[in-house]
Amino acid sequence: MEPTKKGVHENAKTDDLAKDTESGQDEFMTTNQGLRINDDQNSLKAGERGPTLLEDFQLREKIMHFDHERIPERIVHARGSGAHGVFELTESLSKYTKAGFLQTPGTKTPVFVRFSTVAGSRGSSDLARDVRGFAVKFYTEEGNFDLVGNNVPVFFIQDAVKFPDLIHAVKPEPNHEMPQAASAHDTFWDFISLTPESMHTIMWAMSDRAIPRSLRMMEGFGVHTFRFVNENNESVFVKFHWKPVLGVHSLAWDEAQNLSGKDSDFHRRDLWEAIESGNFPEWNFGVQIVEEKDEFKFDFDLLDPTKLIPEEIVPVQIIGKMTLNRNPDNFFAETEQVAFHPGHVVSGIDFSNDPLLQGRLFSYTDTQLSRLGSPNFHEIPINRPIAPVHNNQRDGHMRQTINTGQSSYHPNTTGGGCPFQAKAAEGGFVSYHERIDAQKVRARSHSFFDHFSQATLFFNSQSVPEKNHIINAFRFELGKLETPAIRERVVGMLTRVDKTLAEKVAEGLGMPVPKPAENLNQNIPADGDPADFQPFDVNPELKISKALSMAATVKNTIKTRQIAILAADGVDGDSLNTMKLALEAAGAKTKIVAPHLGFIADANGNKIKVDQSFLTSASVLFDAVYVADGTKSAALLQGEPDAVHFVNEAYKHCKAIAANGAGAKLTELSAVGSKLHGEGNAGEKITEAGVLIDHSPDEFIKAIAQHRFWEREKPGKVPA
Ligand code: HDD
Repeated sequence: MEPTKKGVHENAKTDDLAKDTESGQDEFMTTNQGLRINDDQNSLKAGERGPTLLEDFQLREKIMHFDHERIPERIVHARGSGAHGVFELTESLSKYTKAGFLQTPGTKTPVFVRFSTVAGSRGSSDLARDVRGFAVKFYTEEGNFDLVGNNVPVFFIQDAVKFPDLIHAVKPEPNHEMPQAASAHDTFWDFISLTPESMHTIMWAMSDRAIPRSLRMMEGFGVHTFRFVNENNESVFVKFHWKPVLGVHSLAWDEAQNLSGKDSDFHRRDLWEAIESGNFPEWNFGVQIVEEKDEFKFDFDLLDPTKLIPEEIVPVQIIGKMTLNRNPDNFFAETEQVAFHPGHVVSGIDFSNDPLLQGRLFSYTDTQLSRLGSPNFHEIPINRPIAPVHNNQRDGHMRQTINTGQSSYHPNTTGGGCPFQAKAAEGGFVSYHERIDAQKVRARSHSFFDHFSQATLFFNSQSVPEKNHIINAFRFELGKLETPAIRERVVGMLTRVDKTLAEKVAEGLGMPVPKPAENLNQNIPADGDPADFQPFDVNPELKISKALSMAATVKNTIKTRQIAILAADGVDGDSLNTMKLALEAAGAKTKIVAPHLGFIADANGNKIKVDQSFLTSASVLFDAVYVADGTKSAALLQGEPDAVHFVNEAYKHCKAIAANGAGAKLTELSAVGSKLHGEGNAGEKITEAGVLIDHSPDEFIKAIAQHRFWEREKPGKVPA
């Protein structure tokens, strides 16, 4: 397969992209013109203590380049982390689509994925309560297909024209630029309180989905309804899903806030380290297919991006797996410069008339012009398709391709008519021939006006702890508002989702439950009659969808989980090593946390290397804690307030805690101990959920796999 220029990929079958890398290894340092540099330490001066000379082209080139190193960050999704990988098809979709990469099981397609938060700046914390972006670029042999989705299956608004308003509202307030990467402020909730269509996505954003444990443990969704088109030009509707093999897991809100201080790169680091250590993150790829004839059979509109199709109604068929197996070589060149666009599709994949999707189709090419600065952004290595590119587009800032020949237009004879158009049978993209017979109107379909039923479905589908977390998230967010009227409007709106939810939120805010505003929806045209725009509720058949709760997710593995082993001088080496080896054999990562760095000595005087001191560590960086046996070690740890805090905090965040022998003493000083002593009779085996004193490693492993013991939290209190 041509072309063969450096940096353009020769073999589209490769599961790894060719790269324009440059390491400088074993090479002389040069200027950008290739001149070898003799002195990179000093500028050229008139005398050692004299003024620097204008003639110093070397200095000017270096400083000029430095001065322009930053590019505008993404207007949304500025904070992100990326990785390379491969998508392998396991089930053919040829019945539904002619997309080449979805035909033959076993076909491997290289991918680049970028995960992101939405609201924060490029340097903001990974741990913000926020929807996460989940954007996948498939480098297929027929061109790039970008699935630019999120980790929640619905969106805040129904029409792209409202996107700038939504984003202006959630971004830091324009007068003082606060708060960073947080929705807990007046402008966001002011907008939401006047925009009832946001209520379903708000429920997801206030749930633990918005504080994932790891980017590797999030679901991904294409959100919109797309179309598949097959060889016979028959079309079906499709929704795309990513399901993480490690299950869907989240942090506690208090933990996320602490992590922002302890390690604001927590998610980025977790992804990077997992890939570096060969623990490649994996997702199953699934589709929900709806025949065209069934378009109107649901109690919501398929074109409405604030609605999902419950999996109980249309099951997700798993058709492939994505594995992320290589970290980028250079963050800027790859993760920062990657340009996604929902309009990057291949033949066989097409759009529905979802008005949010339609607006996105304009926005993404447009934004690259201000962000990457040139219509040639597709020539940046990370954006280049592996399919060859031939057309009559020419020139522009930073053009890389050297087009040869006389012609740059079509039709032509000077170039022998080349490049020529492809028939549909040759892979030429033909938009689906959807019949449209309508008036040109600025309007929203009445079928979009059920704003609460799925918000209610989501809330009802949550486990009790998940519901409590949502209640507390609302209390937190609304508790931060300065304008009481906004708070009242939001709580009023919540009464339409669930009465108990509204009551509990109001209780936490110390206010009576208000009535919902008369004209709830303020997103109406100037000439519109407010009465015509008010939301209605349907009474959906489905009252609970298990797939919406994380409680029923994968809980059979501790692979890649981080376990802290607390120890000090005099620790029982056997107790420590038995647990450490068992945890590592089960795929977990262990770190020995001690009062100081360097080494500690076990009871037999053997040296044990310390990974982290209490000063540099924190329980929030771990999934579980083990306190090893050893009388002296336990006594030293008991005298270390940071060690006691470590166990306390792990307990507060409902993590699995194990201790053996004297190690149990540490737990006695903490909340764990007081709780344990309050219950049970002397001599009775302790039964506090997830706290294992003198249990086997196997039992600890099973407990860690449960992720969290939410039943330990007090309703309405920590850790949410
Ligand atoms: Fe968007 C970036 C996801 C609605 C306009 N969006 C962006 C990214 C993701 C999403 C994951 C980051 C891509 C990357 O990592 O580079 N956006 C979504 C989803 C939406 C959505 C799932 C609704 C279902 N977006 C949306 C609308 C508009 C935009 C309605 C505008 C009308 N989005 C943009 C953008 C960004 C972007 C301004 C910023 C940087 C970029 O595109 O490349 O054009």
